[in-house]
Amino acid sequence: HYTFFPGKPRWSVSDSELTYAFLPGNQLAADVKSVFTRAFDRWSEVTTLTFVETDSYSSADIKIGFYSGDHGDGEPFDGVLGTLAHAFSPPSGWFHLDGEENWVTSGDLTSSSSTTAVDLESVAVHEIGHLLGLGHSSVEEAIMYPTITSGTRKLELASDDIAGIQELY
Ligand code: TQI
Ligand code: ZN
Ligand code: ZN
Repeated sequence: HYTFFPGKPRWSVSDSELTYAFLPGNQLAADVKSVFTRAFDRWSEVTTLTFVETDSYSSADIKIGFYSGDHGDGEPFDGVLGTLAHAFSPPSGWFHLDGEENWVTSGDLTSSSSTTAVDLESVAVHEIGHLLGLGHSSVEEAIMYPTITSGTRKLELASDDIAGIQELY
């Protein structure tokens, strides 16, 4: 079953259009950006929320960045595997990814992929759930279930994820 953060924080309804921006200085390939677009779309399909990319990092609601090691928020990244990414509850909007992971964007996680390969879109869908106010779920099929089998993708929202997010938006 889905959970929320303590106090059930959410983005206010007047913010039903949320903007997001990528950390200036992270040079991201077009395919990386399109992974985030697809991940946001999965949540906007089942809510009243829309997500719009902006070039203004300072004014964006959601700030996405790749960082390595200690990056100043008290939750340092740990290199390959371990913590992959973290996102903070609303209305913080911080979405940080471990720049040292072996991120895969193409969708072809195969047996020839490195054993350390991590599917970026699967992680993005999960972290966006946190950004919007969902905690972890006890339902194994849910995107918000707190483990993912390495070398696999998990992209589809489960009915549990949808019920949770629709309680907020
Ligand atoms: N990052 C953890 C996560 O996003 C960070 C975390 C732990 C957390 N407890 C939390 C965030 C409570 C918010 C609230 O769950 S992670 C997975 C999964 C991670 C883990 O790097 O371990 C995914 C990132 F679910 F597979 F375990 C993405 Cl999909
Ligand atoms: Zn961080
Ligand atoms: Zn999580």
